[in-house]
Amino acid sequence: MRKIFIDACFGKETPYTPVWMMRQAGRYLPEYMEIRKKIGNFLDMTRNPEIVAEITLQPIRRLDVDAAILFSDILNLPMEMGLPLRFEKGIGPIFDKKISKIEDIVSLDNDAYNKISYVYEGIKQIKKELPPEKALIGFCGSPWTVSTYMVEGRGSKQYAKIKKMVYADSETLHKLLEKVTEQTTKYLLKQIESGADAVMVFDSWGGALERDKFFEFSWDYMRKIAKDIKEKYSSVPIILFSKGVGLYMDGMDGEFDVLGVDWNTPIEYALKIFKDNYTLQGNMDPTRLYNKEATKEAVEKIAKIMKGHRHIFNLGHGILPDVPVENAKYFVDLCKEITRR
Ligand code: 1CP
Repeated sequence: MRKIFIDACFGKETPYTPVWMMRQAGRYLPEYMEIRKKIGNFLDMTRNPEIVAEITLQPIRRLDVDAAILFSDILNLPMEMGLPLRFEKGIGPIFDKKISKIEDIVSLDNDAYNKISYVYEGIKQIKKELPPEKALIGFCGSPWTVSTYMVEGRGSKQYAKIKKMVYADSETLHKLLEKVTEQTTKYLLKQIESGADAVMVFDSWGGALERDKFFEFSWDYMRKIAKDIKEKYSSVPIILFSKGVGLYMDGMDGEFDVLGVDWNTPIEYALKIFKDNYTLQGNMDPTRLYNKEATKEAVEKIAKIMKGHRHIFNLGHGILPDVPVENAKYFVDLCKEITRR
């Protein structure tokens, strides 16, 4: 059966513009919170294939989005590479063991991607239950974004440690990025072999780099991942998303299919640069979901600009935990309704 989301990734005609939301499997859903309360620990949730499948399917049932995204985290891979991970309330992810020198990189596990069997089992379970017209998106973090956590040890505002490496020890940093890239490529290939219909690379912290450094330390590695996957699986769409780099878009090319556009970047600007060479995904400011009128205003504007062009509706970053579910449903319904052809 044809999947509207996959067709849109390749720029084929669809009955309406498909829609899903970044971070759609998460805390704004009462049914997610119920499971979280029961299990208690976020990482334990990601390590249980039954729970992974259940949470992944929740937004499909509740919102009727066109794609499900695997419930997991970009930090499971570095955790399996040998850095113990914990999530602290009010802080977020913490790696107590950090990467600072070449010996730390050498000791990382080269077989980590094989150890994430709970993700592959989860994907198989999801595909048993996912309606055939819906697509499943597998994902990973970009090597740069994942490495920021591995070097900083936690979320960061200044990125001082990793940016010191950019300017004072780029050789070591490239070694780390190469290692993470290799594991990430194998990880995504196995997600595809387990049943993922598309894959997405999240580069949340690309915007921490100035232009030339962004291409050297982030984009080129994302591009390599996309190329290596395309070589093996040309019919699986690849989505790249970097946050905070709208002004660098004119330098972005590669063998991918969909480019995520964040909410800081006017979508008409992205369209002017890319024309219809890629499908653009995005880009409503997620805080507009607090108000239906504000949501309607943006959806109408984006639909008008993207009419006749390659497009998938989404937010310009993840949905926030206190957004009313009703407003999320309103967004999804409206996107489909006003683009129905
Ligand atoms: O219940 C909870 O409190 C856990 C919250 C949560 C959830 C639901 C975290 C912790 N991760 C996730 C799932 C998740 N993370 C998904 C699942 C699928 C979906 O989109 O619905 C995805 C794709 C991610 C990706 C992710 N994790 C990114 C990249 C995307 C983005 O939003 O920028 C990043 C940076 C992370 C790290 C992370 N995971 C969780 C937290 C609190 C953080 C830190 C974010 C930060 O440093 O600001």
